[in-house]
Amino acid sequence: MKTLRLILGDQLSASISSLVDCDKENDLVLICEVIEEASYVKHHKKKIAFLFSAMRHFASELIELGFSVCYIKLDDPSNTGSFIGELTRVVNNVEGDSFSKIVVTEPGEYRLLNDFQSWQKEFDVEIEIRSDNRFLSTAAQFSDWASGRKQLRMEYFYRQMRQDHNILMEDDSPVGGKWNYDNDNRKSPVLGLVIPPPFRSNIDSVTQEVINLVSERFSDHFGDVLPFQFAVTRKEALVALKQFIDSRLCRFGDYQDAMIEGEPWMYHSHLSFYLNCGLLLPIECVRAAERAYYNGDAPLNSAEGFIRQIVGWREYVRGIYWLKMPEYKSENFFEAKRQLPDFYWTAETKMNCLSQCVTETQQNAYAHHIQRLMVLGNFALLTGIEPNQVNEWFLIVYADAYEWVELPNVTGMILFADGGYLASKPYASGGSYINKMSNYCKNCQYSVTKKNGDNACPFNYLYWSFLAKNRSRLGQNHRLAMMYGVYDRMSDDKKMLIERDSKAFLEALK
Ligand code: FAD
Ligand code: DLZ
Ligand code: SF4
Repeated sequence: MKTLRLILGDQLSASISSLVDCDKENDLVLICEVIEEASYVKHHKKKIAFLFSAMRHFASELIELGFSVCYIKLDDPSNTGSFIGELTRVVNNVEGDSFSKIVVTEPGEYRLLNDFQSWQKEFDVEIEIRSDNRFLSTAAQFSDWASGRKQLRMEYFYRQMRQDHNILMEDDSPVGGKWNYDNDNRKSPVLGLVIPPPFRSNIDSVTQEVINLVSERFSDHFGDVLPFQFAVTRKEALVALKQFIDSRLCRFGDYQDAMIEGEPWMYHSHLSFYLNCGLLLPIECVRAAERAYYNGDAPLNSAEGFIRQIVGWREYVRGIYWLKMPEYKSENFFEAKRQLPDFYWTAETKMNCLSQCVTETQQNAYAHHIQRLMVLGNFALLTGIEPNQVNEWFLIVYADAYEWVELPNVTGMILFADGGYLASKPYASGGSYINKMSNYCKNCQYSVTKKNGDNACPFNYLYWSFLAKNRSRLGQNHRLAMMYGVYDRMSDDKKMLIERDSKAFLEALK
């Protein structure tokens, strides 16, 4: 009796559920680079290079651990280009006893789960889809927590997770007396901050081969493959984690929302790539931050803030994804229809904040949270870009993007396209917030202090125009009552200028 075990590109953990009972003598592990996955959206070049290199290294590690591995490279002439094609090839070509079962851990995207569920009719052998054991909560636990609640809020889910997993707890109370130290975490960037460099790997022969492949086969995809500096093995990812804990966690909280021109990495962890493809496990990152706090190496606002992102936001958005799919993908609360402007691909815009964030995305396949939320996302919300196009862009351009995490962040968090299921109000803002949290406005052709007229910051009038236009949808939201009050006290002339400038800006937007 032997089992075929399929491992996907974002399942690179030796402890994953599909491998737990692997019989190394008999079973075969299949890992394959398939064009269907590399091109169902035109992923950033660096994202493909990162995953292929990490997949190849992971296969070698499994072989060293005594597993039998069949690794299919993208340019293998027999490669059929799809998971089902590769499974069929292996099942049909097996020497000796045939497989009695195919085992796979559930994928991170609904479209693939649908495919997996349909495979049974293609094969005579049983296909077992196991739940993903790398998260702290399961889809079923999240659904239980959510059931009967009128509104879901991350904060309450997060508290539950802290208690369930005994994270930063003193008996039944949160360490320090508060669950959340976010109010301490909005410091503006100050001059002279010395930001430690991010983790940089050396390009070995495996990564070099993959870089060559990507440069040749995916030359029309967005983004730069070089310089390449991501960790591609678990060992390297653990070094990246240690480097973050030792050198950046202490200021993570203070400068979590800060943006500085030419400083794409700030005090963030840059661990999402590794967490999402399995090189790191969430609980080990959480425990490392918790230890740093107890050892006196990181303040509570930083450790708690970092831990909240992982056990709170990350688990919460995944819960929402599986609870609300497939309908979640077609949500469009504001009936937004606008085409994605070209500058999301070219960075060619006079708006310096957007130009900086797109350029860094092009170079690094990374932007930190507040760039994604308050610059790139805020613009998409205020200008009414069609949600599917925004979702596709975010899925393409970031090396940490898989639909389970990208879609709720885009549809729920930035676009409020779910009407307030994930967030209690739209994360909309004018230019003053970007100016407070960054130095982008200093080098911008627009003036952030000007509210109307030719060189006024477009975020300023677009913000009010967005609120005015969507009053029927947002007017009852008590968290926006103050802003609607401010709008109502504006003179008719002022309101007319807002509409005039917004109309002219949107008509010129290509
Ligand atoms: P840090 O700031 O160091 O945070 C630590 C960890 O917390 C991250 O590595 C990540 O695993 C987790 N985390 C933080 N915020 C979130 C969140 N909102 N949702 C889920 N996990 C979170 N994250 C992705 O992993 N993949 C995506 O495709 C993705 N798309 C996003 C799209 C938009 C529009 C927005 C606003 C956010 C998105 N995020 C996504 C969340 C967040 O921006 C990234 O996780 C973060 O920027 C990754 O960088 P980091 O590892 O340096 O994070
Ligand atoms: C993103 C990606 C890419 C680019 N290529 C592959 C691949 O060739 N083989 C593979 O197994 N996985 C790949 N992936 C990751 C999958 O798209 C990912 O497993 C699904 O989106 C589910 O999260
Ligand atoms: Fe962005 Fe406006 Fe500041 Fe320019 S002035 S950088 S457009 S917020």
